Amino acid sequence: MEDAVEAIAHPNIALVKYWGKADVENNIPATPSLSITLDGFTSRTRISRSELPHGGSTDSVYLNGEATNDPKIGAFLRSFRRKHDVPPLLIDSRNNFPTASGLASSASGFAALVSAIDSCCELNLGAEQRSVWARRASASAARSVFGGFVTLNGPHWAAEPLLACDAWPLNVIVAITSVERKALSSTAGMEASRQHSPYFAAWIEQTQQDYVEALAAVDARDFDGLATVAERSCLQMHALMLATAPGLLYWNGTTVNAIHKIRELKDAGERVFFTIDAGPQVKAVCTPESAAAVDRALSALPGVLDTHRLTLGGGVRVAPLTNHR
Ligand code: 2P0
Repeated sequence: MEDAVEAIAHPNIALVKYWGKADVENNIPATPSLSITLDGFTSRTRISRSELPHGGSTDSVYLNGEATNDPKIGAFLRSFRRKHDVPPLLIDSRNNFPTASGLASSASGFAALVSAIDSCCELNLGAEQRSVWARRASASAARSVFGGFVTLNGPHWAAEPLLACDAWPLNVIVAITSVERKALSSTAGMEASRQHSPYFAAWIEQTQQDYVEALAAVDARDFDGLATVAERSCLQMHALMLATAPGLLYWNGTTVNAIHKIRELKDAGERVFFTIDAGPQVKAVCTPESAAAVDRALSALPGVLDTHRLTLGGGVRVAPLTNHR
């Protein structure tokens, strides 16, 4: 076992969204999804063997510097230990971006956690198996194991890299409109939609079609085609959420104003489209040539607290921590 390792992973944003499970127990999504991994935002997870006082035998987990008993992390560690021999660990994970507010912190967090444990315990799991473990913890995390454009599809439900991050160098402007933690987790929200939205069956059917269309657009580097399918997938996911009883509304007023602003920019000739996840932040995907204008316009919008200009990033990477302790 290594003394200590550090894994660095980036969040990803889905252009064809995942919202709803086919199998809750095994965390199998009801639809395929397609995402881009971002550079710039990172989850950095350090792991070493736990040296608790009094010979304790449990893990110590810190998230952004504070001790946590996060049930998802606990459940993941219990299920992982049923298959692999893992000693009590000291886990210290830090995000350089807001946690649990629609910026996919669980995706980068679990991709980093699985990869760090694999390396620290010298399990030699390979990327596909790490992606399967990450998916069991949080399905979007399967995709953050890889960089660039990434798919997550059955029957194996390990993510697969589709296009490297430098093969189609898009930019993403992230407009932060709130740093509050979201009121309802994605896991609970998507289960509510499955059970209590009349649109769920239509969502599943449409997403299968969107996935095929998005694959073709990425293959052809067809920006307008990808824009059309990505905005449709985003708006249909939010329509599904709104139609859930009781309705799930993750947007604030600034989110809506940013959509209008991005449409204005597009009508004025900028190459840009929007996508929004389970939170109020707006992500504007654009060509590098349009990035400055999009960033300027979103920064100037009342209610936008901050913007980040990101590029597409690589998959998770792990290194031993020298000078640990
Ligand atoms: C996605 N989201 O495809 C979609 C779009 C949010 C909106 O995947 O229950 O944290 O842990 O598998 O992966 C967020 O859901 O849910 C998500 P679980 P997860 O990126």
